[in-house]
Amino acid sequence: MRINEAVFERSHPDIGHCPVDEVPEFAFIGRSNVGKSSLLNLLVGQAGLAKVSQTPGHTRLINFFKINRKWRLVDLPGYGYAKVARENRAKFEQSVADFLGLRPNLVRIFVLIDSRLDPQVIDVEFVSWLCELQRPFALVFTKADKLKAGPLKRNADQFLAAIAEWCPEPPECFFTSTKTREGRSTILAYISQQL
Ligand SMILES: Nc1nc2c(ncn2[C@@H]2O[C@H](COP(=O)(O)OP(=O)(O)OP(=O)(O)O)[C@@H](O)[C@H]2O)c(=O)[nH]1
Ligand SMILES: [Mg+2]
Repeated sequence: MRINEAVFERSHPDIGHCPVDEVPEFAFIGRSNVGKSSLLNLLVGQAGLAKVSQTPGHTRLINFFKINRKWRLVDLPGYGYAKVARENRAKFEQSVADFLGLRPNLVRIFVLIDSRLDPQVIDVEFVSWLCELQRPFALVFTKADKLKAGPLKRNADQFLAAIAEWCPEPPECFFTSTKTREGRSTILAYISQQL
């Protein structure tokens, strides 16, 4: 799929403020700093469209990007960032949970996992929650440039084993790198199939 146009539409604090329409949406979720905003930029081919930061907890709102005037990518705040004030944190975690659980036009949720790490409890819990809700999701193992093929596959296999109890059908998996552009065309083809 070619991306002819990618524009930032708006940020919204919660699902109640999001536009009500039937535009198909694909959202990025995962731990703070896992590379959600970077992946969005990689897919659309614009380095600065979604704000990237070395400081975790950067993305705070539900950010909508309209692609080719037909569908949306949604950049969400990360989970698991301890330094955000507790009250605020509860608020945006609830807004993310509402969005992922209730948004009717959400076609697919991409759950981003840091490919360098062993399965993390917070990621396993998050994915088991999505499985329980029966929301459609795929896994994206990010920062694949940081590991060799062997350890990369081992970490992904371990993650799939850790979620198997809740997700009897293994989800679709992708590997991405903003450095080598790995995964870009595969994910765009996958999105294209579902439009
Ligand atoms: N080496 C490498 N670094 C990456 C990759 N993707 C993201 N990063 C780096 O990881 C850091 C966090 O990236 P972001 O895209 O801001 O992460 P995020 O998940 O949107 O973070 P929050 O908005 O804070 O939840 C930045 O320093 C990126 O440059 C990748 O594929 N490879
Ligand atoms: Mg971000």
